[in-house]
Amino acid sequence: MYKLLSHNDLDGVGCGILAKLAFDKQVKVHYNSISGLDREVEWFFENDDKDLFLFITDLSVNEDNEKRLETFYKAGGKVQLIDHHKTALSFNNYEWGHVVVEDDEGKLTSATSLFYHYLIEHELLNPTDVVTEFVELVRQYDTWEWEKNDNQEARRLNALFFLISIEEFEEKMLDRLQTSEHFYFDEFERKLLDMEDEKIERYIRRKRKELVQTETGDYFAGIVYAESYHSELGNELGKEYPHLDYIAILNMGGKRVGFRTIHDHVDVSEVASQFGGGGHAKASGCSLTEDAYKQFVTETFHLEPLQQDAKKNHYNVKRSAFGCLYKNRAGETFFLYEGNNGHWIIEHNHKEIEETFESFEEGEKFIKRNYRAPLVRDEAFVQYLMDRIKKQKAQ
Ligand SMILES: [Mn+2]
Repeated sequence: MYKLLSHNDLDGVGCGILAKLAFDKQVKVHYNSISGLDREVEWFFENDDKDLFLFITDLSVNEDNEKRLETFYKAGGKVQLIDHHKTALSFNNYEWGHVVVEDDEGKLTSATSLFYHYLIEHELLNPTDVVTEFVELVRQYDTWEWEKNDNQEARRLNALFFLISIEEFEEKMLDRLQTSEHFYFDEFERKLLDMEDEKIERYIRRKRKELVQTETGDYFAGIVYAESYHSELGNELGKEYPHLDYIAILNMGGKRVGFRTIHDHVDVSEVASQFGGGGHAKASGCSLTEDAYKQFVTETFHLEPLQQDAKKNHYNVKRSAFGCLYKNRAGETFFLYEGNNGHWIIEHNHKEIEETFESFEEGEKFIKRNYRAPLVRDEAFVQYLMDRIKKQKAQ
């Protein structure tokens, strides 16, 4: 008999699915949160039959359990820990530990991909195309490689995982991996996933209209209130407003702030660490401390949302050879165009400003950061150009 303790995310459940493929009714699988695993391991030592072969995947144990497992192993117990997190590398010091972050070809691993190789190597599972494809989708999702590869199937596999219960997901996947040649989503799942995608799109469209802009420290940040879809929001809002260094997403119910950036010059783990949080360069978070509350809520709550650029233009478009026009709520106009020397020039209320810009992006950044002006609609742009020509003729 086998027992598998794994993480309760897609990668962790991927391991459970593989275990059931390999061992069928001979395995008991339990999924845990990061903090819940140690209790499960203690339970194993207190209650379970010690002839069980214990697998721990996608998670690692605390120091007490580390010692217990080593004693257990030394006394002839069967245990194998398989993980891919950098923080778990020290478990390689044990014969029962197998932690790999990057494989021989330099590809990032996931617990599911490591466990798959383990099962094949030990001749506990025969590799098939469909399982290999499933394992690769899980790996790409878990390592965020899907984003770089725009692997929508991997993203949708994770979306499906959250739309249905873990039991239902396991059952569906097990059946598919045993009966079909290649991985696929069935018609019902595709419909469900399409609906979910549309729902996210509508949510983001709404949130786009609520974003306020603020200057904090060295950075310009966009602030929005949202409980869900943080990655999608951070990505979309970042692209919509590239003049902002990062997006702060406030989850008031959870009393948390998420930080996301699409830029390489910003490390949002540093921003989060100023408030006692942490994370990665492109995605991080912290608790809504008193300081964070003051900076992101109190000081910005009264601000009006940023106005969006006109979307359906044919003429007043960014980087146009005819220039493009911005106008803010106060009625100030900004005409941005490329001068003869390749520099970009701004006319603020019809008067050329002294500063010039190396690129269109720099010019737009200046306008949006200092004056919060969006791109106007075509009609207003054409009117502006006509007035401009009249004025030039009159001079
Ligand atoms: Mn994982």
